[in-house]
Amino acid sequence: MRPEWWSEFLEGPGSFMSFDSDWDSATEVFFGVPMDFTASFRPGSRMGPQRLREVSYGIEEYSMPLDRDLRDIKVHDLGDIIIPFGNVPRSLQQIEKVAKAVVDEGKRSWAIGGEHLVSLPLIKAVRQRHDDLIVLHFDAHADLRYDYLGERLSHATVMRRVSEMFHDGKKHIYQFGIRSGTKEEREYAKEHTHCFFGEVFEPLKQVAHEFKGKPVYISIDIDVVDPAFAPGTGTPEPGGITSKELFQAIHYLKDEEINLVGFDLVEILPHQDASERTTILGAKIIREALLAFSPKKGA
Ligand SMILES: [Mn+2]
Repeated sequence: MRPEWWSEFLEGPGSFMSFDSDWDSATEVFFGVPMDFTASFRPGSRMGPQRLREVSYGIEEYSMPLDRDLRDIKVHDLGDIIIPFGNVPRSLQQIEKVAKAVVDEGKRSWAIGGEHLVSLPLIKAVRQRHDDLIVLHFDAHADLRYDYLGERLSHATVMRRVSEMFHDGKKHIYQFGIRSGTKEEREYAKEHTHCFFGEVFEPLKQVAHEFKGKPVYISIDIDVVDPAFAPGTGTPEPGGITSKELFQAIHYLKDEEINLVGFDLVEILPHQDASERTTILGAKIIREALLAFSPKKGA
């Protein structure tokens, strides 16, 4: 515990946006997942969580469009999960254990990658409690390959593995902004997901009524945003949405009062982000989502 006068004179480094709620009272739990070793093109997203914490000091705790303040919600920053580098199955086990411990306490997990494969154990942990889980996947890439170079566990296969968690014949995954993949992925998407090519906000408005009242998990790959706005990522894909459109989508989901049960943001690559615009965008996405979907203190 820090002395009482600490926050008057000091701040971080340490936690994202100086989150200071303790574990017991927090309803929201933030943690980093520094794993990037199945990245198919540029690695380095393991450095994402720490850099996001550092740049988070530069953005406001108050959101003008939402008229809400981070000081009004209870968030605890757990730190980063220890990843046994190079061992994919064991890394995923570690991530699932942490995510499960968070949701078993009735708290919500806010995970920062890392590569996109980390979403698999994160979603699995939430799925154990919600049969009717809806996954909203924002990404440039479909991530629906059966395998990548023979590996079934890859950041290029993550939504395929997530779709295989469900056996009720229903489509649980909604994909937005998708503009890259194989013909096979397109065929698979037709049968197994709601896949919207290139666009985010317009299709989201069309389908939002379908997941009203249901538990919703949001997974955002930063590369859904155009490389002009988010160049610091492992597999940049031109032709994406603006950063503003992504915020519009988050604000729209707030207005729809979705029941968010988990969130992740992945694939930010600080060392390819010379201007830091990608990392700053990432920090702001987390702030807006936290403020949009979290209960106020005392509520
Ligand atoms: Mn992607």
